[in-house]
Amino acid sequence: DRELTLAAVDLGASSGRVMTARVGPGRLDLAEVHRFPNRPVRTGGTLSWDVLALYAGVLDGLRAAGREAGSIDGIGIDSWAVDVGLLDADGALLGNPVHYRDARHATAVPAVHAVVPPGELYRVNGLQHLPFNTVFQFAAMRGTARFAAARQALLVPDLLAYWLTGARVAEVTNASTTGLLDATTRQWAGGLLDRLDLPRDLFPALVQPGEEIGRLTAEARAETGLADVPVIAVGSHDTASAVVGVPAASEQFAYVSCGTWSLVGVELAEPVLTEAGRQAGFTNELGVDGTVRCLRNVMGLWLLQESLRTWSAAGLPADLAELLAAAARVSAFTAVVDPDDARFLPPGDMPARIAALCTETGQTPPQSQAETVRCILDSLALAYRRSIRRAAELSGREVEVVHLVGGGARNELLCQLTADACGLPVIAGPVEAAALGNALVQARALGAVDGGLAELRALLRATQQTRTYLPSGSAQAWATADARVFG
Ligand code: ADP
Ligand code: LRH
Repeated sequence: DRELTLAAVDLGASSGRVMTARVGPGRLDLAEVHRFPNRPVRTGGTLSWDVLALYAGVLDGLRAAGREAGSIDGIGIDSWAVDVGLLDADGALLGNPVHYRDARHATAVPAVHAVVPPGELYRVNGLQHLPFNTVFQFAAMRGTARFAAARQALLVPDLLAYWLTGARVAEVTNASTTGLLDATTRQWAGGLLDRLDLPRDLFPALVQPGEEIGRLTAEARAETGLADVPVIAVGSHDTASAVVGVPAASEQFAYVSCGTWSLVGVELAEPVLTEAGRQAGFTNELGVDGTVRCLRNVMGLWLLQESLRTWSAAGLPADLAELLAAAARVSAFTAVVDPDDARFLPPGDMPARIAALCTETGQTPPQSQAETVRCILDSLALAYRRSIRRAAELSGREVEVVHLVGGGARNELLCQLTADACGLPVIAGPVEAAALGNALVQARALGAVDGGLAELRALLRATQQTRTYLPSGSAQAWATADARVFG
């Protein structure tokens, strides 16, 4: 039996972390070695990621991992999707990757749809229309000096892997979020690239999770104190890794990958590219081992994070645990909104936007911070209910249990409301599903464990803590709220 120590780098929209995992048959121990904030920066009217600060956090984390574990056998990187760094002809980064919440992307949507109508785009790429999908970001960049100088585009995890190894690749699960990958052939959609006038060589060769991307360069070895360690492609889209990290016991499950976003759906063998899927706002992103993640992006805990940020800036109480306890005492359905209203996407005063939407929909807006928090959680649970039902209808997949993973699994009120809204048991945890999925794919590639997703999940079930919430309360109340909000 071979046990390995793997470093899993997981960059979320709210924080980055480097974890070590000790993995072997019957063993999966995860430890956090470094966590650092991920704080976007606005300059000259553009919202960007501070990607060098993130890379510095990764290097610090890898150094700490090596120090704590003695030695590291592999490194895997996952992060949020869609955003890219552009490289010039020398391979140098052309400015910071623009944040998906930057307002500019949406302005380019009509230009893309004029060339490839939305229905046709969906039949090729299978993606939910989100105004920040990379395909729209490229259209927004057109005409800029940066774009003119660009010779290659790397998604964020691929950019970090390039700096660590010198190799330029496009890991396929994350590539599937760009809108430029063909959901059926699982290759770059050459025809789409040509029609949108995007040079084909902007996009590097695809790699699959489990392939070696390269080994640490001399520079990266010096920066981290590590040896000649391989960087292994994992599900580099954080949601792909999180779905690997769902401890499901059968195929009859839905998941809520619950962090800044809530990604709500089912795991399938083939994409659902029907007009009904498009109308329902469903996406078909690629998963590990050739699976498809048929899901909807629900605005997620962003609503809560931005509310806390707004309150804290105004000098109001902003302790999450206290606000959640207060929200649990507020009665249900005081006010409910569609959390996916496009106005919630950009940073800014979230409580005010929620109140405005309540007024617009003929409801009394929340009268306290606790009522605002309760409105957010009721509204999220309602959106999960709706998305899980739609996913089951669209795919024909029976759903018997909901797995809720990510930071939101720590939110007991949200977990219980999700069980109540869906009328299904919710199994909450692991919190660090993405890092676990990342480490498991590396472990398998390097020979520490075998099998498919079912075997990897059996190892999760045997080693990771979860908590089960059973549905309670009135199912009718949720059905009524659903009809009220979504009509
Ligand atoms: P991301 O990967 O998008 O950065 P995470 O999966 O780390 O997000 O989840 C972050 C969210 O988890 C926070 O916004 C917060 O709402 C929730 N969370 C984290 N810790 C707790 C906690 N102790 N209690 C309740 N919620 C929590
Ligand atoms: C979650 C996530 C999600 C994407 C969004 C941009 O972190 O990767 O799956 O849609 O960020």
